[in-house]
Amino acid sequence: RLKLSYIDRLQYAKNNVAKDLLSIMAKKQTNLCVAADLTIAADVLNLAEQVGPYICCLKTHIDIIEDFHPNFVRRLQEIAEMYEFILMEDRKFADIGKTVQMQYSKGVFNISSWATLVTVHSIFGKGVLDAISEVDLDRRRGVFLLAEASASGTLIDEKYTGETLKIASEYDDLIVGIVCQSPLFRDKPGFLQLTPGVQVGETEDNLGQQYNSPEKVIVEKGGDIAVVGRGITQSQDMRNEAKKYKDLLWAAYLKRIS
Ligand code: UP6
Repeated sequence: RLKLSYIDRLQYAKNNVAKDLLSIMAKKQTNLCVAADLTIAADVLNLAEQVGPYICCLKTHIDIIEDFHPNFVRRLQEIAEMYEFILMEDRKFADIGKTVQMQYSKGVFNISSWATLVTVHSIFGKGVLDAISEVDLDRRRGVFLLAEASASGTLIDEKYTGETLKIASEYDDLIVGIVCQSPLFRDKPGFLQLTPGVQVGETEDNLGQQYNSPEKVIVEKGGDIAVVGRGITQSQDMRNEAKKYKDLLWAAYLKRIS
């Protein structure tokens, strides 16, 4: 996986969204996912429009939006279509399958109606993935399964990570990739590694987040897609900052596969 180009990995992907994602990455030459962690809907839309040309994916935490309205996600979908990026709701589902199914497809946020990708914890086992599969009957959705966390003091250990990867292989038509911090699953080029905790010039925040540089995340840690939040959202010029991260991350990818 680590030496193959994104386009060469397309043939190994079993999930339709994984194929779309790889095609978008190759076409737009970007492995940047922006974490749109802003709490006002208009600010998220503004961010999406500014960074749209430079990202393959926009990651949301829909439950932090203070003025949520269904029109907001509709607009977000329009922007995603216009600039060709994929929407991922970072819900980190963690409950029994039945509850997750309702959290995924019911309620104010109705996540399954707009989020092409969601994140899921493996802590409750396979039921959660069965639950999401049952909703996604026409196979147009995908899951990133969390196997490692970027937080200092995370309780996840090697065994948990290993078992998570085993579950992922059993659901390779639903799983698009793994959220992790190290080059796991080297022999699975159909899965994408999503790695958060990326910022230039910072090593941590004051609440346990740990950062690595774009180059380190792609070349050493095996990230296929890097998640950048505050590194971009706290900048005066988010468009320009996104372009900078995109260029750094793409250069690191070219270096890795060369
Ligand atoms: N995220 C992490 N670490 C993980 C998993 N997810 O930071 O292990 C998510 C956070 C946030 C984003 O929920 O949305 O990635 C990182 O944002 P930041 O770049 O502003 O720290």
